[in-house]
Amino acid sequence: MCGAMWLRPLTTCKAKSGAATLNAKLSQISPASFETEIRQELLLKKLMDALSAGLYVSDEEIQRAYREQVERAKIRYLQLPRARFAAEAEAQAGWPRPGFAWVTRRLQEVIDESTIVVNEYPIDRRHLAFDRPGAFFGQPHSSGLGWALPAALGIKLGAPDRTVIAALGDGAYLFNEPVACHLAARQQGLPVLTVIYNNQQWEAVKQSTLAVHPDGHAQASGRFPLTSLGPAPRYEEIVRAFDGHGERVETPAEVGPALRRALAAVREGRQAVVNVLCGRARD
Ligand SMILES: Cc1ncc(C[n+]2csc(CCOP(=O)(O)OP(=O)(O)O)c2C)c(N)n1
Ligand SMILES: [Mg+2]
Repeated sequence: MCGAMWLRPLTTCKAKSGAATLNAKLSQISPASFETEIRQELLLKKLMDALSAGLYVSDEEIQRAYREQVERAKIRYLQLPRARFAAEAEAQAGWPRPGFAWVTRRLQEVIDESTIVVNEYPIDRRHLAFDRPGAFFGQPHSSGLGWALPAALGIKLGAPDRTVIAALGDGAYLFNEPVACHLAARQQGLPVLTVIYNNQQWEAVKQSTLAVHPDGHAQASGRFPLTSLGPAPRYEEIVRAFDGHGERVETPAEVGPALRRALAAVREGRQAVVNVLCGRARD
């Protein structure tokens, strides 16, 4: 078994020596989105059940279980309450700062059939629906943070006629080595739009702490060491050093227009960054 501390409260089963090794990240098992819900069931229910029964889970079995899961997910997908999700996102219009769902809905409005979206965490798929293959790429579980922007550049290289948008958390943006990415983008002529969901923190790390110690000192004191990324740097200025278009957005009303201006720049051949100061919750 993986020794990751956040897995301990979730399972007490022991694998036989030589049995399959399971290494699940919190991002795979927290039901933050529809997609992770599928993985949650697959990873925690099927694999844990199998492991606790002392069975070896073959790759074929995992693949078959995954395919079954996808078929069931397709049915559930068609039954999703889209109108409710939309209403939840639109209700964020009156927030002092944009909400994550609001930003994603505005993104939905500017994508067209040529757009490919690459997501390193912030997009909740309830608010961004695709009905064509190859339009959305999420972080593979083989990677750590730092995948999305280079991946977006590679996608643009392979599909120069497509509009490519990378959606990143602020922490993820830092992990992506943005200076190197913006340099490579200019050098290779790869105009990509990066949207930073900037909540000025590694919120996932904070949530991991709460998941393991829901009533712990951090929760009681409201202090979560090593999770703050504030005060927010002017990330939008980094891309300007590479002749790109950079914007900072702080209110819900500004998000849509800023995305449109940034996409206009991208279509003229300039890379762009929209740094949105936003949050999952209102406060
Ligand atoms: C290389 C690497 N280090 C650490 C992690 C653990 N990790 C998962 S999400 C996350 C924070 C992401 O921060 P951000 O992109 O700002 O997203 P937020 O949770 O704030 O929405 C971290 C550090 C990781 N996935 N990969
Ligand atoms: Mg963040």
